[in-house]
Amino acid sequence: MSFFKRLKDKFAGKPTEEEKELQDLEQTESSEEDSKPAEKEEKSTLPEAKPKEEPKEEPKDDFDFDDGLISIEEFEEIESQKLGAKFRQGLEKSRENFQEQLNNLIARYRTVDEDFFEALEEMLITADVGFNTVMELVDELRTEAQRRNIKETEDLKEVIVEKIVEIYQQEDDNSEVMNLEDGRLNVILMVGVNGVGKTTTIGKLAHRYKAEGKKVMLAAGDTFRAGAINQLKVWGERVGVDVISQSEGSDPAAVMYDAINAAKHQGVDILICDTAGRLQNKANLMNELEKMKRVIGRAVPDAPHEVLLCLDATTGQNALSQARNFKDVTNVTGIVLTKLDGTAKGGIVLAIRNELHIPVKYVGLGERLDDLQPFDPESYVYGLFADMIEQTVEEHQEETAETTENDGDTPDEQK
Ligand SMILES: Nc1nc2c(ncn2[C@@H]2O[C@H](COP(=O)(O)OP(=O)(O)OP(=O)(O)O)[C@@H](O)[C@H]2O)c(=O)[nH]1
Ligand SMILES: [Mg+2]
Repeated sequence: MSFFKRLKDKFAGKPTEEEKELQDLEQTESSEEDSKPAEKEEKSTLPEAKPKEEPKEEPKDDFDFDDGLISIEEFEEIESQKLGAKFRQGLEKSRENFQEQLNNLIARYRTVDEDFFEALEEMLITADVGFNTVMELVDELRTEAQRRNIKETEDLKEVIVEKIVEIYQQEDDNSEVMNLEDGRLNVILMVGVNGVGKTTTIGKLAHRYKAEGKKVMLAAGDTFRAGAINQLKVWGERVGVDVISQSEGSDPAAVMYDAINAAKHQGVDILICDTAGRLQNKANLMNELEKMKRVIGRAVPDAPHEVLLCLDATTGQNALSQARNFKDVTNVTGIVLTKLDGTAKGGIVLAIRNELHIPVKYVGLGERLDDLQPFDPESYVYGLFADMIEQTVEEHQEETAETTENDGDTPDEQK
């Protein structure tokens, strides 16, 4: 239970002080009604009318002296709840699919056996999780079920979700973190085939970094068509950052050269470079990207610091083969998985991580500016299973309360 409870507390919020007091009060009242065993009497000797009110008053007074400032812990709590809500909303389609299918499986196969595992494998493969990843995940589940002696599929739910996080994290070094440092010009190159969401992602990233107080600049490296240059300019205006561009058909490497000079001049922290997605073949793509990288690397040591590959989650297995192609031609440092909100097969995240060994750094959860979020496996599984997590925790709490009540009854009945 502890894993689901931790996710629920983290992303849906712990009960507020008032809710907790109400729960305490209800419990005190119900135990008063029932019986008064020796232990409980101590609690109920508290003033009847205002149980536990005193400890409540004090922090409130302290808080007033604070001029309404919140602590770092409170701030982090609010931020993680906002993140939980974003993933919950963005993964709605996938969640409906995952939860419904898993609940159906659990209802159909009540006992943990080979038939259940095979059906689970099939379900996960259909949800784009990827064959090898599914095999690994389900093998681990078999072992874990045996180790913990889990007989009923209902009791395996939490382990399934927990294993999804583990399988994502297993090769991990903190690699979801962007290689951005203060005090230097950071260069991000955005690559990917046409229509996957590169330009939109650049706009969203610029907005995010600007909001963090960074000076951001954009480079219109997709010179393949005038529309692409204009689209980036519109984003620049919308977000309020400069866009360096040349005319349609010019050499993207020359745009990079200009942009880096301008960025250095203006003390820019983060330069994000758009690239063309519609080159005819792999050799052209490789030449163009290599030339851009060479120009960037000559002007800024160790740059580009990130080469982000945009993949469209709705294209499923096709996204995986695009990633393999790009990996062959350039050193991709991270994935931006866009349009996760548009697919019911959100399992693609796991396939990318496990089969390509490239970290997913951001996910696109919708079309609004703040719908691009840093990827993190716990927010992700919360988004995929939120209702199941919350329901299970609540049911468990009810069971615990009932057990406590019944335990309270026993001595009374014995009397
Ligand atoms: N729902 C949803 N739509 C998105 C997301 N990211 C991008 N889009 C949409 O995807 C479409 C294509 O996005 P672009 O940013 O133009 O894609 P691109 O890779 O730059 O395309 P080219 O410049 O043609 O190569 C746009 O309509 C975006 O609004 C997302 O996370 N969710
Ligand atoms: Mg574009």
